[in-house]
Amino acid sequence: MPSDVTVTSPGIVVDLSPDTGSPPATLGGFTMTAVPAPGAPGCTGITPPLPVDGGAIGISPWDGTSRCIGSGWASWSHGYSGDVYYTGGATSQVLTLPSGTKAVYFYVEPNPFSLQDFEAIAQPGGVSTGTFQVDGDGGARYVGFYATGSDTIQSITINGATDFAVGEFGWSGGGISPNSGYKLTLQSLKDDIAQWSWSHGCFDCSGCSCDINGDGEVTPMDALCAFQTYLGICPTECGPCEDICCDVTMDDDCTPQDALEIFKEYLGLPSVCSE
Ligand SMILES: [Ca+2]
Ligand SMILES: [Ca+2]
Repeated sequence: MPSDVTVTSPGIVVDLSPDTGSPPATLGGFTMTAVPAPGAPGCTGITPPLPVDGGAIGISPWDGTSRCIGSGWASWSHGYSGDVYYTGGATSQVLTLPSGTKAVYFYVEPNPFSLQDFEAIAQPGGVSTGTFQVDGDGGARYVGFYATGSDTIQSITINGATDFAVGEFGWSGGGISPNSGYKLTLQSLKDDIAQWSWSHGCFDCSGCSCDINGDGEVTPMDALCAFQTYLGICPTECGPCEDICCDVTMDDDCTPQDALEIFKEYLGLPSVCSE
């Protein structure tokens, strides 16, 4: 077995010490935020890329199917019942991290109900966990990396002896508080909507604006507020739930799909927001 905490250079540190236990609130001194949303119920249906403050965590490959524990994936550990992302048969998966990533953790579990070997390698620098074993029978295991000094983590490659799933992410961008604002804006979108009229977050009430909080930019905050409205986390970061116009897909329901469409718009992907 490897030692629980391995200090490596340049400036990225491995921490496997929580093992199959619940994720600690901090990693390497960084306060971690659960992804996709703090305080979310077990199964959100949110799919990659997973929104974080200032960007998103990409997961590739995954099988494109929303899976949660007990619904598409049999077991995990320490009572977690949320979303997981299956490789779809592949034995390697790459996590792409947004710029400024200071710390990230996730859990991994093999598809077979047996002990399997894994290794996770962070870039830059090829910082490896070394080989560790994970039990597919309820033994999903914590894998954490954090950066020191001015270094950041760009990506993590997970190699398994078999196919596997990852899930239960936590992320930190360092000293940026979750609600301090976002660096990226969609200039083209702002131009597109510059001539539109406003009415309590709706554009002429023919569907809801993806700019949920009406600050003129579509950011992960807007997606979060749509998601919080769906979850009944009231008031949302953007105000009282009853004031949130959330149904951007215009299907008369506020669901994770609405939050996802907003997030896709933020990422510059095709979405109902830009139709
Ligand atoms: Ca906004
Ligand atoms: Ca909807």
